[in-house]
Amino acid sequence: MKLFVTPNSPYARIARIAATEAGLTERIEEIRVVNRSPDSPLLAYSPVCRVPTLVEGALVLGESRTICAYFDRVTGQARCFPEGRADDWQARALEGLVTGFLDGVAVWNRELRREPAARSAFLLEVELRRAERCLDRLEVLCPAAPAEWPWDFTRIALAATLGILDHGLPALDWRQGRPRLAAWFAAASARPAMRATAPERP
Ligand SMILES: N[C@@H](CCC(=O)N[C@@H](CS)C(=O)NCC(=O)O)C(=O)O
Repeated sequence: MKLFVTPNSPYARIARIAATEAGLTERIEEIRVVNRSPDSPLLAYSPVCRVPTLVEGALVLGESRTICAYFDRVTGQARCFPEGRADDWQARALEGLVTGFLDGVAVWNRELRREPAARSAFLLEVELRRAERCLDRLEVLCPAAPAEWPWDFTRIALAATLGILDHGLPALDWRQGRPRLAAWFAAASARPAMRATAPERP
């Protein structure tokens, strides 16, 4: 399998963490690309050309969630999507909260990478408020004991999102007033798969 990634994409990190946790790294060739490059080798496989993209033979899978589901299928182990998840609507609601949070943070982070004069102050404000609301809700939902949350797609996506906050938006002191989430993220960050996929300093 080929897995197209960039080192700092939180979406690609979800797939990289899931692959590591599933013990699939030996079977995966990780290929680093540069987003939006006209020479990207990923263009040979995907017109969408986003990371992560997983290629296995004629199968070209985009979307971190789909790729994680594929890893569950390949290994025969329901790590990312535990049995019964499809009908567990509270769990699916939490997944939606986390992926919405991630999407907002990704927009915010992308906007901040633009030249200062080109940034939209409106967009930055909207995404700051969205992130703060999501963080506050997640603090309420987070268990006091970090181990009570399973390490599934939702939590992997949450860890990747908090990781990109630390990496790309360090001015936001998101841990302040959110001790449960901070403790959960500290525990999650100690996992070998998290350490192996940490965003790189520019
Ligand atoms: N919903 C997708 C989002 C993937 C995505 O937006 N990836 C970004 C990197 S963080 C990307 O490849 N951007 C390149 C582009 O937009 O051309 C997923 O879950 O995988």
